[in-house]
Amino acid sequence: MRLSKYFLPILKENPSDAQIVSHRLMLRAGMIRQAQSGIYSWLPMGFKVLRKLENIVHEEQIRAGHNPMLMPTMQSADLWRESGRYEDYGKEMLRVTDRHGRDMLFGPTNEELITDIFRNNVRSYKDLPLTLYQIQWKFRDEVRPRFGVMRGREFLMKDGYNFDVDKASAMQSYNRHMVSYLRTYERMGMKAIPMRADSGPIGGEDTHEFLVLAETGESEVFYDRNILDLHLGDRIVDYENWDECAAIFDEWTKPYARTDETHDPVLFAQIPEERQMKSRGIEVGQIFYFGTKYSESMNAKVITPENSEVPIHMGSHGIGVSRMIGAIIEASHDDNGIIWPEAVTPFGVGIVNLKQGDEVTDLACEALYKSSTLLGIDPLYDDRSERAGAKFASMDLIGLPWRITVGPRGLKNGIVELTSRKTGKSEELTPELALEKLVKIYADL
Ligand code: P5A
Repeated sequence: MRLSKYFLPILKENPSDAQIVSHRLMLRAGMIRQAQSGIYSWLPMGFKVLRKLENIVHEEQIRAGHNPMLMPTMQSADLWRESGRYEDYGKEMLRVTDRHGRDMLFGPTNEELITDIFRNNVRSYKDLPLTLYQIQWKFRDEVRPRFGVMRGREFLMKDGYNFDVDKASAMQSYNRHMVSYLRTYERMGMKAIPMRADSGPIGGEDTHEFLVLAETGESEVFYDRNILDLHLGDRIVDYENWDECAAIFDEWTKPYARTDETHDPVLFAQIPEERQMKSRGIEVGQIFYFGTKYSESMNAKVITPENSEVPIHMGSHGIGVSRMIGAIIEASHDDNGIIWPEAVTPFGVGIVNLKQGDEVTDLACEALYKSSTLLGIDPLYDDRSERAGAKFASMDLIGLPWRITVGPRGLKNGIVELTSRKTGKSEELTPELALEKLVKIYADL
């Protein structure tokens, strides 16, 4: 993409209405614009990052054996009356009436709708276990929408639902989700810690939240320092293997890690003092096992091998996809702007032309732009006639992990400069070597 043709409305000044750094940077870097309180338009660069996160989520869900699908945002109130949540959900639910006087709502979550789909289409234990998921917009009329996409009213969520014949199988689904979520966050370049939590309006007793540590997080968290040393890394997981998933689950849930809702000061005090950590965190996901809560009230049953009818065991599992972008920026930025992890960066490299209009420099930039595009590095070429300082400031603000700077002086010796956004370190290389290096970096992800 050429910057001269890209819609990237960068703001020079800090927007006064943004209280936290991720909100400020998303506005300044032209990623989002507020449409109404807690409701945002995703401009091209924000949308590009959102799509990247969605792709990672899809890849990891499909790897875990889950089925992608899409449900509508508008739901019928009658289904929610069946589960009893139409009244319980309160003012957070946006309710509307259609022209025929039917009560509808903008889905804040989809347990009822998916249970309805299940009960109308599945009869036998032979079709289980089954996990269906979607990535879809949700609406929650939050009392205090704030911090930009972090606590929005309209937000993008991955929501998945497992259907199992009994509790043991449902716990395997729970563990499998835990593992697939750990992988998903790691692939996004993030450390998200699973913490025992409270289930709120979704229900059930087994629930874990995934938290990214950040001073601006809304939850207070307590954890054993040892949990920070855990990594899944390149480990290949066999999701069909119950023992393997359970072992990973145990490994990650053994160290103490709880949110303020479930914090137990006595248990916490048993951890050696130097490992007792207290901080704040952003909740980027949550998994639930709630057994037969919805299947009983909505009559979703299957026939067992013994020929009896039993209500199915269910859980639901969510990732805050749009919130995740705020969390990534909170965890990865400096005074000059965003620092994207390579896995989710909107563009792989920024090409800065130091002397637009100089024939040799323009030609070299064009060549770099073409070859990096062909190599799949997805460059953003700053071909505007701005001063070098302004171009560097824009690149730092939007936070691409790599920058290639091309100027007449370097070109005399056949070199360009490759700079890391994270370390600020630069190397002088031939254009070919710079590209080779980037190809390797992105291939290794
Ligand atoms: C699990 C999937 C559920 O709704 N039902 C379907 C279950 N869980 S949850 O914890 O309530 O939400 C899942 C994740 O969505 C994000 N989230 C939000 N993101 C932005 N703005 C909001 N107002 C908001 N509310 C929830 C969180 O990341 C949460 O973990």
